[in-house]
Amino acid sequence: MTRRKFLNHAALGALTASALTAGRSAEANGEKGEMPLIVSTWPFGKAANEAALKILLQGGALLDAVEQGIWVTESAGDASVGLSGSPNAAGVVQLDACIMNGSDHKAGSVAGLEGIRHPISAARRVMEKTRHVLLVGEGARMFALEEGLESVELNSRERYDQWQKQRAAQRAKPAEKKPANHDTIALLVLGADGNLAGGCSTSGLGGKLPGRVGDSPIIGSGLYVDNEVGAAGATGLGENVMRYCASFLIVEFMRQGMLPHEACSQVIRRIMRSEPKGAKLSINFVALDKRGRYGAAGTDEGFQYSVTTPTSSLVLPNPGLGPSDR
Ligand code: SD4
Repeated sequence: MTRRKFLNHAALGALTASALTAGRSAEANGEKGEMPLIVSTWPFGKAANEAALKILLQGGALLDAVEQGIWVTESAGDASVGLSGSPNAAGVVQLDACIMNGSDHKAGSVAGLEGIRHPISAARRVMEKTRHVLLVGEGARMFALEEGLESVELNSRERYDQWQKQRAAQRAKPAEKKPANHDTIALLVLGADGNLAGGCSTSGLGGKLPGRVGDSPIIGSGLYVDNEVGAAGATGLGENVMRYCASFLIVEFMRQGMLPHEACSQVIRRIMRSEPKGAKLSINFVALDKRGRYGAAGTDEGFQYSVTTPTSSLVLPNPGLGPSDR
């Protein structure tokens, strides 16, 4: 199947999939969805969503829900998020993360952060305790240590040996199609009070050049939250996201009246129009709006996303771009 066929086929399949219940039918009808609502990238987002929901149901703050939800993925050790994520070309794990709060439009980010267990917490501290938005590298690390965040010794012999083994395994299957060497959690939360917040965390592209920063910690690229409209987050090849400020654009398309799935699809179409790579961009997005409607779209066949409300917690398939081009 060609990729374009997949995208349209997936869109049709998605309309009939039984998993597409509450929120998406509400989306299709333009109705109000259930709240609180948490939407995140990939199946591993489900456990993060559920942790976030628990905090909200206990009366916790939106930002606590975002931060502690993402902790789950950062600690899980089975994704390219957190310290067990994919090392760069020098064998070092460099982490990127950001957080954004809708009600006051504040944001914080860290990039190229080494040896800190929870980069999302470092990003939150940047937002709440400094007058800056983005700290990088050693400065970010020193700040996180000053803030008392948990650190881990990275350059141990054990970790180096582990990396060498992983590297050998990666070399053995160079033809792998799916970007299995990089996944990111972008997690969006709509509280019962109608406020929005979101976070994003990743170890980025495996084998990246030391110092490379992707879309994930860049506000407007890997994540964007606007309390008036909605929120969007990204996963995939950061270089193809950040050149288009894709999450910002999704929110702006929703502001113009598009539903979340439509907005994600339109941004992908927009990017595809000017990209020689066509559909081989590896860009995937999740979005929700202020009314509790949500959606996603991606160019990776294997992309899935997680949606959690007080009555259900689902992993949904990539619905593709949909048949229409508006
Ligand atoms: C990056 N966007 O660093 C991240 C990686 C990712 O699914 O999301 N992979 O480019």
